[in-house]
Amino acid sequence: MFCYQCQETAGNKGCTVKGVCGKTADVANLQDMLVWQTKGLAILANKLRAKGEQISKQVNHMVSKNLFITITNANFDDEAIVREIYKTMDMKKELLSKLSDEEKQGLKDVVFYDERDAAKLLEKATKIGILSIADENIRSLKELITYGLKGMAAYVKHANNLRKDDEEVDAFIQDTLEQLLDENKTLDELVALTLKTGEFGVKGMALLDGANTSAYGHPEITKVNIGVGKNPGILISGHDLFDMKMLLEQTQGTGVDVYTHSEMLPANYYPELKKYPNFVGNYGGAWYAQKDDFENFNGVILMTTNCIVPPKDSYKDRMYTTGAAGYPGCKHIEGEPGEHKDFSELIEHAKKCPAPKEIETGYIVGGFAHNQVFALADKVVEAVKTGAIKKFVVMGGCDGRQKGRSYYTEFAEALPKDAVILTAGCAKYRYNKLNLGDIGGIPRVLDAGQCNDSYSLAVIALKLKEVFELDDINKLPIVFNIAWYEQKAVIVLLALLYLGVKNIHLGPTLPGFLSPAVANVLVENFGIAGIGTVEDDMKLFFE
Ligand code: FS2
Ligand code: SF4
Repeated sequence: MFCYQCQETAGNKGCTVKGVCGKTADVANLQDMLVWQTKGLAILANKLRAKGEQISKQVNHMVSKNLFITITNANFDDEAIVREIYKTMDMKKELLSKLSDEEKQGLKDVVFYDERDAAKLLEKATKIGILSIADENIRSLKELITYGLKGMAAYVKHANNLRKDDEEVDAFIQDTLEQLLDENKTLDELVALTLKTGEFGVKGMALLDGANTSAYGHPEITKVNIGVGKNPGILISGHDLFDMKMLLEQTQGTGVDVYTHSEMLPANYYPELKKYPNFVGNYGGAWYAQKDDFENFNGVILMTTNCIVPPKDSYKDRMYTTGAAGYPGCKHIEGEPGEHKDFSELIEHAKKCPAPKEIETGYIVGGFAHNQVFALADKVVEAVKTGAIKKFVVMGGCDGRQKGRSYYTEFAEALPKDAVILTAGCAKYRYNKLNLGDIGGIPRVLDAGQCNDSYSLAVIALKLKEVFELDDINKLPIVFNIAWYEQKAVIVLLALLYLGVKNIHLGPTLPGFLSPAVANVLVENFGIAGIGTVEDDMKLFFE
C-alpha cells in the first residue's frame, strides 16, 4: 500500500504498512482499485455524454459515492469495498453495451478490466496505485486534484441524498477523472486543472448549501446544549443531514433521544431539525475524541460519513454505519441516495441502553452561516467601521489527533480582543468551548457549520468586499489560518484559491503529497504558508 492523502500520513511522507488512520494494506489497495475502476466508468460516461446521451443519475451517484468511500476514515470494510468495485464493473458493462465495436477502439484497459477473483484483484490493485506515476511532480498535482475531487464528491453525494443534482458538476468530476489517466499532461496543464477543480468545488458546495437550506431552512443563531437528558440516546456523527432528519422522525415518541457528535453539531442550527423535542443537543468533542465519547455515551452510535476511528470493543456492537461509511463487524444500514432508511433496529437497540453519562454541561453557540450573518450585516459593518472589530480570522477546517494542534487553542486564546474567528468544520472544537466573549453582541467565534459550510465563509467574505467597495478580496481585514486533515479540506482550499484568496496559512503541517516543486508553485503564486509558533504568528498577523 501507499497512501499520503491525509495530514496524519506516516512521517508526513506516506503510510506503507498500515494507515495511521487504522486502514489495513488490503483496504488501502482496494480503495485504489475502486478509484481506478471509477475512472474506467468515467471514461465511458464521458464518451456517451459526448455522443449526446443523457447519463443516468445512477451512474453519477455511483461515481460520487465511490470517491467518497475512499476519503480518510470513511470506510474500513474490505468486503463492502469489493462489492462496490463489482457494482462499478457491472455498470461499466452496461455502458459498454451502448457503444459500437468501432467506438470501443482505443479505449484504455481500465474500461475493460473485469476481475471477480479477490486475490487477483488485490494483486492488480498494487500496480495501479499512486506510485504508478513515476514523476513526483506530476504525481503530486494529480493527487492534489484527486483529493479535491474526493472532497467535492462527498459534498455532491450529500446533495444527491436530498435529491439535488448538478449534471455540470458530475460531468466535470468524470471528465477530470479521465484526464488524470492522461500520461501526457504537463505540469502547467495540471496547475490549470487544479484551479478548475477549485471552481467546481465552489459549485459543489453551493449545490449542497442550496440542498440543505431548501430542505431544512437557513441555520440560525442557536444555543446548543452540551449536557445530557435522562433517556437512552442515539449519537449521530458525520455530515449527512438527510440521515439526521430520518433519525429524528423515526425516534419521535419512542423514548429515545438524539444527540449530535463532531461534524453533526451544526444540525442543531437548522430550524427544520432543531424543532424535534427529543433532539437534546451535542455530546462530546471532535472526531478523534470518539473513543472516549462513544464509550461514555452508553447508547447507540450512527456514523453517517467519516470520521471513524477503529472502535473499541466496549462500544463496537453499539456502532452502526450508513451511506459511504463502513467498518467490518459494525452493522450497515442500507439505502441508496434519497431513499428512506429504516433505523428501527438502532432505536430498539438504544432502548436497552443506559442514558448517556454526563461529561460536561452548558452550551455552545453557533448558526452563523451566510443568511444569519447577512441578517446581522449592519451590526458587523458598523463594528468594522468603528474599529470595534479590527480583523476576522478564518480558522475553519479539520481537527485531528496530533499534539501540535493545541496551537489552534493557544492561537485563539492569544488573539487580540478585537478579532473575530470565522469557522466551519470540526477545527472549531479546539476553541468553541473557551468562552471568548463577544464584541457588542457579536460572538467572537462565528461558527458557520460543517466543513462544507466553508462556502458560507466565502460568501460572507465576498459580501464584505462588496459592502466595503473593494476590488480585491485580499484587501479585506481577513486572515486565513486553516487547519486541514482530510480531502474535504483540500477542496475547500482549492475553492479559496479559485476565489482569489492569497496568503492562506495551512497547518498543522503542509501536505505530504505536495512535492517540493509543487509546494513552491503554491507559495510563489498564492502565498501559501505553514504555521509558526503562536507568538510569531500573532506578530505576523497583527503587527
Ligand atoms: Fe472533520 Fe472528519 Fe468535516 Fe473532515 S469530522 S476531519 O471529515 O470533513 O471535517
Ligand atoms: Fe495514512 Fe491518512 Fe492514508 Fe490513512 S488516509 S493510510 S493515515 S495517509
